[in-house]
Amino acid sequence: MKMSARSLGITAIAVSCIVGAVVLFWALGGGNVVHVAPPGGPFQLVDVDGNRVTEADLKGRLNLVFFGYTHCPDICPTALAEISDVLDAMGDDVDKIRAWFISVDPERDTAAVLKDYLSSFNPHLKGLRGDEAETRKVISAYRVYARKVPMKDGDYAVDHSAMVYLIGRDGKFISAFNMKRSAVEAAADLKRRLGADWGLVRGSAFIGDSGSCSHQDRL
Ligand SMILES: [Cu+2]
Repeated sequence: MKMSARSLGITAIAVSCIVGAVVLFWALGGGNVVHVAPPGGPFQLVDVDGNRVTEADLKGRLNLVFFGYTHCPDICPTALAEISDVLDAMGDDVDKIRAWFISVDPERDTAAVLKDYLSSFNPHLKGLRGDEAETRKVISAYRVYARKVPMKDGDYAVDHSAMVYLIGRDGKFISAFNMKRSAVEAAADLKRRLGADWGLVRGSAFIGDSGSCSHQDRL
């Protein structure tokens, strides 16, 4: 009995040492993500009218950025409709906001296709595309997951992450923008940020509000 109680004690000390070491490692930043650069960075794309758009064009307004493609059967149309509703709910402040839809499928999303597709959404939602290299660059800068998935009929879908990025008036990443609330609530959040000049306040961590679209069951 005595030995067993002693072994238990030794085990308890050993466990608490391990826990302590892990906590210390964490506290010293060993498991921390603070050193990871936030999403975003330089890019060179074109809008649906052929105007060149770079990261400099994000400055001066709050920006919502979403990556997707026009052949997307579900997630993209839903997300774009929601973003459009938020823009509608901004009222007079809508000019201080810009939303960007960046195509992850430039092969099929020509300027004309993008223009036509976006014509049914709020006009403050701007379509952007690039050639393959430029698209790869912006996808990588924003750490977007996008992968072509061949389909039986020879066509393809694109699996991609579906986060809405909130970019500040200084052109830098703030946080993932929470779309899991009403358009009025989301617009109120943006207005608060505009009012308090929170457009320049950074989020403390990159918390992905991301989902992903699987398009293998494409319409
Ligand atoms: Cu999609």
